Amino acid sequence: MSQSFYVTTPIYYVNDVPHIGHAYTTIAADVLARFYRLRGRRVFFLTGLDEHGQKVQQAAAKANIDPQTHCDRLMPAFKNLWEKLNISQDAFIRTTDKSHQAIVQRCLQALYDKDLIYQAEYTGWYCTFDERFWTEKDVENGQCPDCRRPVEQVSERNYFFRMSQYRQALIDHIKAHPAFIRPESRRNEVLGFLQKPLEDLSISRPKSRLSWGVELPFDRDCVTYVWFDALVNYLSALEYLAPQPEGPHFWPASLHLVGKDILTTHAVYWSTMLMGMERPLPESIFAHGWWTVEGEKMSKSRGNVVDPNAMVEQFGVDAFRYFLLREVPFGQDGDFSHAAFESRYNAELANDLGNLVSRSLTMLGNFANARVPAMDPKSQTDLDRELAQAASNLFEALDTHLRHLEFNRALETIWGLVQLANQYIDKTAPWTLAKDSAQESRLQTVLFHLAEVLRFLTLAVAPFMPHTAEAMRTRLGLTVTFHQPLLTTFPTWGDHRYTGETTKGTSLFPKNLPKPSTTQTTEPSAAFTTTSEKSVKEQKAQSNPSDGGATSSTAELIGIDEFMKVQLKVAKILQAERVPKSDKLLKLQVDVGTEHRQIVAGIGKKYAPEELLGRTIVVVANLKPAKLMGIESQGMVLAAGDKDVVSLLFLPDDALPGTKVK
Ligand code: ME8
Repeated sequence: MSQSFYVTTPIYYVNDVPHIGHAYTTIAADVLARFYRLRGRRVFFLTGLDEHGQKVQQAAAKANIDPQTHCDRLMPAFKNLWEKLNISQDAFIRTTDKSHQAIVQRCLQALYDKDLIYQAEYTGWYCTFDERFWTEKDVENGQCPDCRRPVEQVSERNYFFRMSQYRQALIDHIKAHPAFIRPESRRNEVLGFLQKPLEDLSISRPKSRLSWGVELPFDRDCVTYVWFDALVNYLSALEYLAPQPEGPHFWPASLHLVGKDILTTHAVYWSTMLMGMERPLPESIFAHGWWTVEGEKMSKSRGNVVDPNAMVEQFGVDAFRYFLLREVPFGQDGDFSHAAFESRYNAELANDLGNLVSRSLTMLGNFANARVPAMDPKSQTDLDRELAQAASNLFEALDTHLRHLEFNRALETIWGLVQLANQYIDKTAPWTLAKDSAQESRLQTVLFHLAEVLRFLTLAVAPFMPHTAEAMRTRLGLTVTFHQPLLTTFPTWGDHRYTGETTKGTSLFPKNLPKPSTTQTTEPSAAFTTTSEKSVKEQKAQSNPSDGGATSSTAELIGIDEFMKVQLKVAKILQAERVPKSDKLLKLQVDVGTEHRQIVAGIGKKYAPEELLGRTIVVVANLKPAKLMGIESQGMVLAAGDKDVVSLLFLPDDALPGTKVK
């Protein structure tokens, strides 16, 4: 493992304020940066803004201001959000920085001098939104194959980078370096893309069409294509934003984190540019998946863009960081739903971790005078050893998961220990031990083990939830700080001497939060709740019960009486159709024996309407009707699946509609 760790996020366009998608990549990079700093590696973590190009020029024109003023005005929305999210970037680059522009020009000149850039007439189909040309065969019905907006035929003299000549070298590199493009499905996608001939890359725009960019050093009438300018940021930052003189030695980057939308530009454009510049390629490019919101594509026009600022204000920064990385395996697409957020908040943060910390510190206060007692090896039991063993295995597992960017599995592993620790308290029952003076030594040993497991958990959650870790650290009276490389070697159970006083403090994750109001409409920072949002939530819980709040906590168990209130019935699907403007919802007409019902269900990604006709399923027949996208739903269907529907619950065709399911 290399001693240095250079991690980057995409540099985000300043055409709008940041949303959860931008927060996601940046939080993921932050977790890695924090983890590897704790592991003693020399970390450089870069993020920043992509300030040139057509999108930014258009956004400025719309606001009736010049592009630089526009960028300067929007920049704080990103910087302030990163501060709020506890992002620990080492540098924040802006592509309008003079030093960056000079380095872009130097790279261009070097390629031009080597005849790797040439001028030619080009005619093609241009998509203004994506700022790229498409060939005749790419364009479908006059539309951009990527964003489906209309394309226009544009003819101009441009400069081209001889990208095509690197095709085979790039294929060879990808094949020889399995970790170069991750996850594997994306690697295969890029290899598939490279099966087709690779064209040269147009890297200039005439100023007559676009003036907002870095001027070509060899032609003052042109500016650089925004991607050529933007990608160079990963190198330029090392020259003027990283500590010197070691800055440039951070290259090659350990990891470029990107969303799947910009995989090709990174895996193909950037890699071939680097080959042209005779620089080593980054060690890894990881393309993560895409967030939708309550089953819908996130967009301003739909009014469903989730504002990270509002989420943080409502739930706290660490709950937000936790949810994004816990909910979806990194690399896969995910859906942001308020129901899922609240469910995890209540079960995993408030109940599991919050309770553990609060119970343990209360008992240390009550039974040990707010000091962590020494343990007496003679009073140790298998329960203690089981806890110690699980904690001792934790960091090895974390290290492996984070190497593979399995944030969700890393958190799952940590929460395994949280749950074990809660069970440990239930089984050892320190409050009972405290009533019997003969058990004093056993009680102190149990309390010591509790302090130790909290110490391990404090270190483990630190990269994910810095604020929580800091609160746990001070409450436990630990004198170390997270600026120290605390995980250079993994902690050993029992080797810590506690010197400080423990304090209980307030609840880390208070319950009874105010109702959600975290989706932004047209004003990015404005929070709102709509009735339709509420019904979306209800419906979401209906269409997939496991999303609706199933938790592992005993506090959430229900009695048989409550369960018996739910009327499950056999139903036959008579009609099925898609709900317009939704790729997830299907409107079903079902026969429930005594009547026909309409049910709107979030199963449209799994099933085409036609394959459901005539099928026999199970429905909840006594749910209050709810509206979803304005359509009334009179019940819910039963389906399996943690988040995405895996399968509806089908019954044999001869099961009679209306029959009870018990
Ligand atoms: O593409 N789900 O900038 P950009 C997950 N400037 N991630 C999302 C997301 C979503 N719904 N929406 C955005 C650019 N992202 C260029 C990059 S890099 C040299 C130049 C995240 O503002 C994700 O990381 O459009 C995605 O790749 C990035 O924001 C796109 O940001």
